[in-house]
Amino acid sequence: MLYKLIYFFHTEYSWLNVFHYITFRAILSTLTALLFSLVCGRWVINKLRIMHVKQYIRNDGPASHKSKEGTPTMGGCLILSAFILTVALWGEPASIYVWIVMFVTLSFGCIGFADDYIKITGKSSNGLSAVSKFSMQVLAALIIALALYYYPGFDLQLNIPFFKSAAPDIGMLYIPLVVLIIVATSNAVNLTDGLDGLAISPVIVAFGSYLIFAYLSGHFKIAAYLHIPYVAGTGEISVVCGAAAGAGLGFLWYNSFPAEVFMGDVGSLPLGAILGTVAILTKQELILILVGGLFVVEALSVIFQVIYFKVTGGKRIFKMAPVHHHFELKGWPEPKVIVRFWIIAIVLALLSISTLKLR
Ligand code: 57M
Repeated sequence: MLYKLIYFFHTEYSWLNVFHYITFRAILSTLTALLFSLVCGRWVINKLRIMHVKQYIRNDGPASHKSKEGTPTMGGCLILSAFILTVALWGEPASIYVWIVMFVTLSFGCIGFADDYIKITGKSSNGLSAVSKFSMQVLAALIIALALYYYPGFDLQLNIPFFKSAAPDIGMLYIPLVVLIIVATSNAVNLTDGLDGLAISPVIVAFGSYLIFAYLSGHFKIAAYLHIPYVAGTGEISVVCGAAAGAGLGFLWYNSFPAEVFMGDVGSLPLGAILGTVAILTKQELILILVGGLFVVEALSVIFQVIYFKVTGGKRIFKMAPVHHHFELKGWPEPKVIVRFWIIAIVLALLSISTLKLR
C-alpha cells in the first residue's frame, strides 16, 4: 500500500517510477522482511522467554534433543508479522492474488497458533486433535479452491512440466487438487521442522524459486518465449515470495544451529500453505513436487514408516521417521544432517528452474 502512496508522486519526481517495477519491489520486499525479522527477532525471543512460551521435548525422540528443552517456540509469529507487514507495504492492494495469500496466511496461522497455544498452556501435550486440525486445514483450503474456481480470470488448466503444450483443463477436479496441494504442503513443511533450520532454509529456497516463476508467468512476452502459462497479474506474487523468503532469512539467523527459537506450528503450517498457494497461483503446481522435493521425501518417509509398521506388526524401515531422525540416530551430527538436506533442497530448486528451458 505504501508503494501506491509513493508512486502517486511519480509525475513530480520521475525517479519514483522505479516503484512501478515488480523486480524492484520484490527485492525491496525481501530486504524489508529480512530487516524486520532480524531487528525484532531478539526482542521477540526475549518476550517468548518471559511469557514461558517454551518447547516441551518428547521422551521418545533422539536423546540429543533433550538439551533443547525450554527453547522458546512460536517464533512463527515473528515470520508472519514480518511477512504481512512487508506485503502491506510493497504489495499491490488491488491484486486478488495478494488477498488470497493473505487469507491463507491468517487462516493457517490461526490453526497453528491454536495448536501451539494448547500445547504450551498444557491443556493437551499433543495440541489440537488430528481430526480437528485436518478439518480446519481442509476448510480453509476449500475456500481458496472455490474462490479460484469461480474467479473468471483464473484458468483451470494443469500445466505439465517438460511438455510444451500439455495443459489439460481439469474443470471441477481443480477444486480437490487445490485442497490437496495446500493441505499436503502445509503438513509436509510441518513434518520437516524437526531440526534447527531444517525447514526454514528449504522454504526460503522454494520461495526464491517461485519468485522467479511468478515473475516469468506474469510477463506476457517471457511466458510466451518459455512456453509457460501466462497468468495476468501473477507477477505480484514475486513481491509476496520475496517477503516470505526475507522473513524466513531473518528467522534463520536465530533458528540456525544451535537454535535460539523454534517457529512452532504457527510458523510451519502457514509457510507450507503459502508455498502451496503460490504454486497454484503461478500455475506451476506440479513442479512443486521438485521445488519442495525435500518436504515430499520427509512426508513420504512418515507415510511408508507408518504403513510398514502397521503391516508388519511393529517393524520399521527407518530407525525413526521423519527421515531426518533416521540419520541422527545413525550417528550423523545434527548440523551435518541439516546442511546436507539444505544442499539437496538447493539442487532440487535448480533442477526445477532448469525445467523452464527443458520443454
Ligand atoms: C512436528 N515437531 C517436532 C517445534 C517446531 C505422525 C508423526 C510422524 C508426526 C510427527 C510430528 O509430530 N511432526 C510434526 C515435528 C518438534 O518441533 C516443534 O514442532 C514445531 C513444528 N511443528 O517448530 O516447535 C521437535 O523438533 C525439534 N526441532 C528442532 N529444531 C527446530 O528448529 O530441533 C524443531 C525445530 C522439537 C525439537 O526437538 O521439540 C517433533 O519432532 O516433535 N512425529 C514425529 O516427528 C515423531 N516421529 C515418530 O513418532 N515416528 C514414528 C513413526 C511410526 C511415525 C517412528 O518412526 O517410529 C518424532 N518426533 C519427536 N520425537 N520429537 C519422534 C519422536
